[in-house]
Amino acid sequence: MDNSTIAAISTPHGVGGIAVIRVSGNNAAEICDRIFKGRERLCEVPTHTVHYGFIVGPDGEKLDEVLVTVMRAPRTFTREDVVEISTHGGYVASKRVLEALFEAGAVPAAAGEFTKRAFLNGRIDLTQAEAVIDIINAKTDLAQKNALSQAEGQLKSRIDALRRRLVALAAAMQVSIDYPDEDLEELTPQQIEAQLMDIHRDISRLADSAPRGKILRDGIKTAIIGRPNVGKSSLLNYLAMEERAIVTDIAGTTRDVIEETVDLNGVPLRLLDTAGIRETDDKIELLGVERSLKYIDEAELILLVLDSASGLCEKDRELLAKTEGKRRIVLVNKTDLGSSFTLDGAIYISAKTGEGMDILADRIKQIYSLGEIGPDSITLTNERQLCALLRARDAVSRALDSLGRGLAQDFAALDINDAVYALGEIDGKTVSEDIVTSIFHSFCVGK
Ligand SMILES: Nc1nc2c(ncn2[C@@H]2O[C@H](COP(=O)(O)OP(=O)(O)OP(=O)(O)O)[C@@H](O)[C@H]2O)c(=O)[nH]1
Ligand SMILES: [Mg+2]
Repeated sequence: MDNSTIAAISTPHGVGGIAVIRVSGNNAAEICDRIFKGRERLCEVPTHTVHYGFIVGPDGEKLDEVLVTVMRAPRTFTREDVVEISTHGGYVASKRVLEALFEAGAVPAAAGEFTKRAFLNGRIDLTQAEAVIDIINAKTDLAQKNALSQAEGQLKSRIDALRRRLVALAAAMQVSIDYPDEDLEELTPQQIEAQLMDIHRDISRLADSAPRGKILRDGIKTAIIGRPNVGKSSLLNYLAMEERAIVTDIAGTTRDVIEETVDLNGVPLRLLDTAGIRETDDKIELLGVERSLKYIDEAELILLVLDSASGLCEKDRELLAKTEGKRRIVLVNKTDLGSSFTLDGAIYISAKTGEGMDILADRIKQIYSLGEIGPDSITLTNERQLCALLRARDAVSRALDSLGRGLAQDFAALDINDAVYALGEIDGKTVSEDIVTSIFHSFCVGK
């Protein structure tokens, strides 16, 4: 274990009311005492208390007026002694105090090192550490709520429970392998099989939540497609609640793809407003149209916009056919101007009045099963967790397979061990040093 005492600015760089510098390690209080002038010595104050004073440089010069919070192990984020110094905001004050800390013996914290120490010291598991990044990066309420419940250990306890069941099963099998003649409690092959099938099903359920987790984290990549002037940019602006894209009554206004992340009743969408699709000789517009067509293929969801006032034309029919079979919602816009046609399954909206937007949100929630996200639903939120979970499920399948073929239970027991190992990669019980390092690298310094 690393004995160094680390320090970093934990608040964003830039101008603000205060900045917080976090110091963690065995010597946190001693190091801070070397540069802190207050009524008491930080080494001697009770834990979890706040102290007023000044940070002074080597020549006695006052660097900043501060509040210092002293928190002694183990009731801290890292489970080490932690001191947090609140300095004045802005770049200069916090940077000078940080430099003074380095001169007094602290070393710069690497990206994610505070959280990494919390993990290495057993305060949080890997799923919780990853949830910390997700909380920081959350773009919508729903994503933040989900990350928070993961940070509180919902996923951790689910993985724990699966592991306990597998270990208990392996132990019961071991009894019959090692002491076949003894009268110990034993499971019949049928019982083992039934339990494994239960576990397999529960792992699958958890794995099925992964696409939802990805949506919460990244948003649904949604292309707004349609011929010119139907109101694509108006729709983007309405949902973004700002004049993000230029809107005019001239067909062919949008030439390039405009991207904006919006929160539609809790559904995170990465909206792409595209150029209206039509035949054109304009070189720039043509490039835009090519991009629109490309996004029909690339997007995860297509909002095909039609114009209720101008009626259905040949180009609309072409686009309806082109997007058939893709994840698509047809929107008939400008219903405030009256409606000239009806179309099965289409949602009638107005980008001007906001009519129909709730229905649109509900439809998307339905398509992506987002309605089910409640306070206690658990969602995997990253690829790493999913890969390990699928490896665990494969191992359980192999165990089931060898039991089914009547092979000796030793084989199934080995597969169950593999499954336990794979689960351990999710929460970090059996994870390699490399993986840990790469996970914490994606953090920012100070976290
Ligand atoms: N009344 C009414 N007018 C709308 C509505 N949506 C858009 N418009 C008008 O329709 C015209 C075209 O809107 P845009 O949002 O620029 O259409 P677009 O599909 O982005 O057009 P291009 O960028 O040229 O492809 C503008 O004059 C808008 O004010 C609506 O729901 N109701
Ligand atoms: Mg436009």
